[in-house]
Amino acid sequence: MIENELTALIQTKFGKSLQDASDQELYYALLAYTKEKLKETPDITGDKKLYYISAEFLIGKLLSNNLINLGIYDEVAELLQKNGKELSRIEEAEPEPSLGNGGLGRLAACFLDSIATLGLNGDGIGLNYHMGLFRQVFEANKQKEVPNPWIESESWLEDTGIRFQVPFKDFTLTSKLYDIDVAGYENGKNKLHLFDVEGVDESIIGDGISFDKRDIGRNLTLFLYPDDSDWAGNLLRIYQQYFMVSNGAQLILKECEDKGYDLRKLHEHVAIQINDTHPSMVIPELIRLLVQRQVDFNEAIEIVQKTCAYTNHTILAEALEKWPLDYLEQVAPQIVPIIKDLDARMKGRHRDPRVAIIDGQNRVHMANMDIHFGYSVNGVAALHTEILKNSELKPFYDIYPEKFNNKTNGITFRRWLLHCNKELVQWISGYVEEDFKKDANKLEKLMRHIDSDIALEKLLDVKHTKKVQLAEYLKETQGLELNPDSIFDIQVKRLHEYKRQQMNALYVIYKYLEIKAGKKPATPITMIFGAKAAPAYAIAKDIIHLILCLQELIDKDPDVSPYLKVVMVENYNVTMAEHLIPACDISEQISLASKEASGTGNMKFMLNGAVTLGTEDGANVEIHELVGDENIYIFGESSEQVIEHYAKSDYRAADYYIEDEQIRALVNFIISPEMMKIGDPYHLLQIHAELIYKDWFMTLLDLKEYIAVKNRAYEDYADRKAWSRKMLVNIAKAGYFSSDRTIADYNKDIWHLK
Ligand code: 26Q
Repeated sequence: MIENELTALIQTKFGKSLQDASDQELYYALLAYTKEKLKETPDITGDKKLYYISAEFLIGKLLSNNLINLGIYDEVAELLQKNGKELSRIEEAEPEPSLGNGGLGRLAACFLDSIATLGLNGDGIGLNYHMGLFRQVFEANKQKEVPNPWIESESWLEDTGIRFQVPFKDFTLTSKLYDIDVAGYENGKNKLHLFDVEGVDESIIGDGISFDKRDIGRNLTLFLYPDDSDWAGNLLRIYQQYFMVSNGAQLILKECEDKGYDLRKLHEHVAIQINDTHPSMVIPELIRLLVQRQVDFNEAIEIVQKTCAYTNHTILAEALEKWPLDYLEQVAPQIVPIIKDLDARMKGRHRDPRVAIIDGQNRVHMANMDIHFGYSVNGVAALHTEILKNSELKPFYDIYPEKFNNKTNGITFRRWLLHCNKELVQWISGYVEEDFKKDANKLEKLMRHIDSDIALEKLLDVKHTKKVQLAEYLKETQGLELNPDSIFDIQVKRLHEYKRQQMNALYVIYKYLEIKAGKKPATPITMIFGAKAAPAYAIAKDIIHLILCLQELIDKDPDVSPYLKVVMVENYNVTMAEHLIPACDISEQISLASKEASGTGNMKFMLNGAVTLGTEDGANVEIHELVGDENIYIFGESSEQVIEHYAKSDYRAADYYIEDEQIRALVNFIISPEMMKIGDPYHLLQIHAELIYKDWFMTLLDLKEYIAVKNRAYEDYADRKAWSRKMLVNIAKAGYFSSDRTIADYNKDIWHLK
């Protein structure tokens, strides 16, 4: 059946047989074929619908994922193989839509998959950025940013023909709505709605990723903002946000009106999830649009309050959006009186300035508006939600305890297991019935095989196979040489000081010096890094420079290179993650306790049989509880201790540097003659000074303990059998982190869809 349809399609499209078609042509044929199958998939319906509004949807490549969810992956792969073609090669022709920065965007993508898989009626609403997150290239051991276009003449996007008018202060823009179908795993489909403007003009891009920031009609959806956590007040960002939410609100109301719903009962038919504060302006915008539709102002406020729910993803102060009221006035003056009114109502009720929407400097605290005028506030891991309740958002928790709830993040097992690790799926299938694919908790049944030598040996074989595959992939795509018989120790995530890649780099220095002194490790070690730094985040870029210089130093040193290798992969993205994660032995999750809201990479690694080396932070805490002390490596000061250091301002990196000879030697190596010869002295001096005089994220606080515990992990690795038991436990306990569980929880506690 598929064979006939696909061969006919290739014939009409390219006038070729399947065998003669190139991988590129086969990709376009499969794209067209899959889109057709998606069209035939029934829409998920229901009397109530969720709209997940997010500035980012880091969906990654879609071909394999769609084939899996449509239940035709194996058949297509076999057909291709029969004709001498490889699906994994064909996939390489697909451009990756990198429509997100990192965790928050990827979470939104996992959620869409799970919402559809659970058969829940829920769509995503976002923006159709023409350039995804910049492509990272390394030049002279430094990051350079290059535009990253992904939309080809044929793509997953479908023009819906729907257009809305979005009024700005000085002009009105017409939007254009594109949809991407989101198929659930063996279920119906929902949609991701991506709004665009007609007049986007790629020719205004200058050097690198620079462009004219003022020409809104031509640049509005041109670029995804490349800032992660590090928040920069920029008018264009407000234009993007208002454009997204105005379109979103208009779409929501149109869908309700088309169905003949009474807008006064909006909350019975609609739930809106606000993904961090980026879509917060949907609150005043919906109020405005309801009033325009003859709803009384007070009633409109109540309706919106019963419809909107807010998710917080961070406690970093610099990531909490506070827009100057004049900026909003310049972009969308029509919502300003509404925001002022909401603020006045709250000031009338609460004297505490910490819960005001508009502060003394006339800045609008977006999160504060969400909490007052939404019905739910959730954190993304147990510890994170506790910190919100007890410190960051305590004044709000005191007012509205009933609004606060936790929803520990999750990941879709379709992409992070079924797609990226078919060998492991096959291994699991030998011990657990097929239904683990629908019910992730069934993985727990693997525990029955914890004493089976055969099972454990086969598990080690799977890991080795994935390491060999990764080595081949990196050789082919980046010219890197990896030893699959070494320990693969991986830290991949956005570059941020709180995630402490610099601490891992100091370990590299430690190990380098040990080996130089003749202490060779029992097993060779490969340390893999992958990270993009926000273009304006100078210290983050310095850390990349440091790692790349260490990579070069060690590569050129024959005394050390047989035992230690450092590689920083270029342009870490979702596709790269799919190759790296299955091959990992040790998963680095070393954030300063209290700072990583959850992390989701930690869950992907665990599911693929890596053992976590981490602090008691974010979801690591829950991983630790699930796997037990034996199957994780935990170190560092607790979140309470860290919070206390900040409260008392009693952490001084210089004390650690001065008082500890070992720490001093490691830090000083950054500016040693051998490093200064390879690297740029200015940048190495910067990071050296930063570590001694600032170190805002307390690298030196946990460094010694980190070194000790990592050494222990490497030693333990040599006992292959004991290690394979740890791997098995991690896989068996990963079921809790399926985003199907997370979404079921959101639905039960917040959305109430069915
Ligand atoms: C805001 C305003 C202006 C420019 C940029 C931004 C901006 C952009 C992206 C602010 C924050 C982000 C992204 C945040 C993020 O990814 N947070 C991560 O969310 C994950 C999912 O919940 C968590 O697992 C991570 O712990 C958290 O860091």
